[in-house]
Amino acid sequence: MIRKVQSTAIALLLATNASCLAPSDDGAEPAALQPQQPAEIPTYSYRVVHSFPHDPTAYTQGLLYDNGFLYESTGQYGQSSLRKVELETGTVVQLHQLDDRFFAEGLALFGNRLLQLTWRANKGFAYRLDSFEQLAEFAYPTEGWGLTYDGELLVMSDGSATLYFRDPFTFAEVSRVAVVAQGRPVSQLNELEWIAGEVFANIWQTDTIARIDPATGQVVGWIDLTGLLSNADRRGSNAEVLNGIAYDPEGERLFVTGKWWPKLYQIELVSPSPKGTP
Ligand SMILES: [Ca+2]
Repeated sequence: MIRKVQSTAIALLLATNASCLAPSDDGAEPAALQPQQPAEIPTYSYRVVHSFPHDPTAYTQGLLYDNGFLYESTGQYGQSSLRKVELETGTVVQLHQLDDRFFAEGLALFGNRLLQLTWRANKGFAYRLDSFEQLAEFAYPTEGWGLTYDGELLVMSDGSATLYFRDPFTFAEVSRVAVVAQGRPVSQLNELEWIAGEVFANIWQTDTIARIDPATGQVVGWIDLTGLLSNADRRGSNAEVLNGIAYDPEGERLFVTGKWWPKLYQIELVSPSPKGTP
């Protein structure tokens, strides 16, 4: 039985990697392809590079960076919005409020369009990046949680352990992948960000971000952001859970915040290995 599972795994490896060695004639797997115990997943910590003000009434559900500004989607019925935010001051420089029926969620940038999900209305909205003029609506069958764009397809989460890849023009599902860590499903995938070939995902109700290989769904790293929002900053605010990841690819700057957090942080990841590179 175990042998059979191993053979299946080998077949999958061969099918997905054209350069793999073929099994030898006697059926024995080449040594390099022997299945191994799942590797331990590294846990990264962080260093704060800068902290910036963040609107403590913004229930952050979607966050992205473009051309010097943050774009943010905020949730809650009656308070849901799309906003353009000045990074350094946290000042909202452009605002679109959604109808009270909608609880806004994930946000992605595709070309000159902002695409915004809603939680349970099975409906999303496309806006012009510059004017926030609403251009279109689109539908999907699941809840809407996180959204990002990988340069070709949209990547969407719905609170489960599945990531959906969707056509950015039609929003039709192209494919999906199950997210796993050492063989176990990782659910509660929330706000997303495409960063250098990986999907970063907030895990809802935790201080953890998962780094996910989008081709396999494997979690290749955890980021532990425990303590990022200090007790002093938390005091007197309604600050809720960590949520919101944005990336500036040109400056290689990683930004994170949370729901109703008074601060937004630029952070650097710190390798778990004491001998690791900085
Ligand atoms: Ca994001």
